[in-house]
Amino acid sequence: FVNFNYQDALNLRSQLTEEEVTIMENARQFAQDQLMPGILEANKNEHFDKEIMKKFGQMGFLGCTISDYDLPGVSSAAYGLINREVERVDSGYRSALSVQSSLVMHPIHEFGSKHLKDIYIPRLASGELIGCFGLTEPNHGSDPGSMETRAKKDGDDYILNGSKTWITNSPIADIFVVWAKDEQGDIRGFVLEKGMKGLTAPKIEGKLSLRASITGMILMDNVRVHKSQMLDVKGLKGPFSCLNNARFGISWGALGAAEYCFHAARQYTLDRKQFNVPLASFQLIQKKFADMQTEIALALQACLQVSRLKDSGNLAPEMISLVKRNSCMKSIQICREARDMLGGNGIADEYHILRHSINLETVNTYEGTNDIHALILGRAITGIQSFTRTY
Ligand code: TGC
Ligand code: FAD
Repeated sequence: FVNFNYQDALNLRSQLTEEEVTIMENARQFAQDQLMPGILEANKNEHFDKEIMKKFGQMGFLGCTISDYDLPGVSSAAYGLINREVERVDSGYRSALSVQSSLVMHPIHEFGSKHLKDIYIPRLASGELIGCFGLTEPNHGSDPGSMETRAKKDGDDYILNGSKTWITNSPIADIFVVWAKDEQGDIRGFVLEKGMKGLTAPKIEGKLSLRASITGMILMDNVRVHKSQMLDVKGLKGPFSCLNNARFGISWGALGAAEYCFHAARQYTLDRKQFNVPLASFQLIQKKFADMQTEIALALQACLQVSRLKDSGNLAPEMISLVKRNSCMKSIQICREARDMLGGNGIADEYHILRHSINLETVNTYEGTNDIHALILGRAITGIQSFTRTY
């Protein structure tokens, strides 16, 4: 037998390539050195520092699975491990990484013309440009297929009208990937630029969750855009193919937040004495740790398996629903449990746990809610879709 490593219960490390281990370690050091020191202030002030995106760029994190345009073309597991390390600090920072990489660079790279790729990919990869992704609307969140935003052809241009809401980074974005229905009723993607006439992106104030990430609306009032800014994809599979990548990243990322809370609670209960003994010596506390560790270790294995299937071309989107839903659900539970184990201190920001727990309320909702992913799985299990109802 070998010694049991409580920090890596099922020896995930042994299943990674040398390159993946190096990427994970570098990402951890970067996140702890560069992101962790400022997180309390950023969270308190509801502030996202744009320099963070440039730092992600310098680290080679942005669009890192892409292999042309001088990008590193790392494995899906490596991308997941980066998400995990960044979210160990804050879900809002992982959000910035997800949106830029999976929701902005991916559609431009996958569905954009060479011209669009040439002008946007390098500057998005360096963090010089910040992108956002507009799918959700005030009246259509879980059901984007019913979107009201319209794109009307006018010569070589399209005229866009509509509004998007709850859009990560829209108030600070330079470019906007937005989804709209054309006159044939097909969903099309467009790349808009800040400063276009009729385009505004007001900030949503007063979020109690994901406060280190900036969120806003995208309002389009007769925004004129040349047809060359349109992506070459039709239908919901355009935005959903982006969501596949972002949801995948979240499945790894959420576990980083859970691991932070697990380790913080372990240290706290070893240090804190009640009834003259460390809290960690109580059976109830130990059982909670055993449950947390089990869920984290199993969930990481599931994420790794999905990563390998993704890279070998054997992925079904339902697998992503399974891991996104599982990681979010289990991570929230772990963070809440850890919060309780710190007693009153558990609500103090300096311990970071309640911030993670509250952030995960958003992570559990965006990119498809917990129940929407359950229904995606339910449809695959029974062959019956239960999203729509007539009443
Ligand atoms: P449905 O009939 O299922 O599918 C319509 C078409 O889309 C195709 N498709 C997919 N393609 C690729 N990947 C997937 N995962 C796909 N899922 C579906 C499908 O094959 C079909 O293609 P075609 O050619 O036959 O037309 O569509 P539906 O309207 O019944 O979908 C229902 C449902 C509920 C599953 C779907 O609408 C859904 O997933 N809703 C959740 C919405 C959501 O996730 N929104 C996320 C917004 S973005 C965001 O939250 C960013 S947060 C950013 C951050 O990290 O800060
Ligand atoms: P609704 O769709 O109204 O859902 C409300 C509740 O009803 C949920 O519990 C849901 O599970 C349930 N429900 C809905 N339909 C069904 C059904 N058929 N059966 C059973 N239950 C159902 N969107 C973007 O496009 N881009 C972004 O960058 C982005 N960033 C975000 C950042 C933050 C901080 C937040 C909070 C959201 C963000 N979103 C973004 C939006 C996010 O994707 C949506 O909030 C999410 O998809 C849910 O939509 P909704 O809020 O309209 O809720």
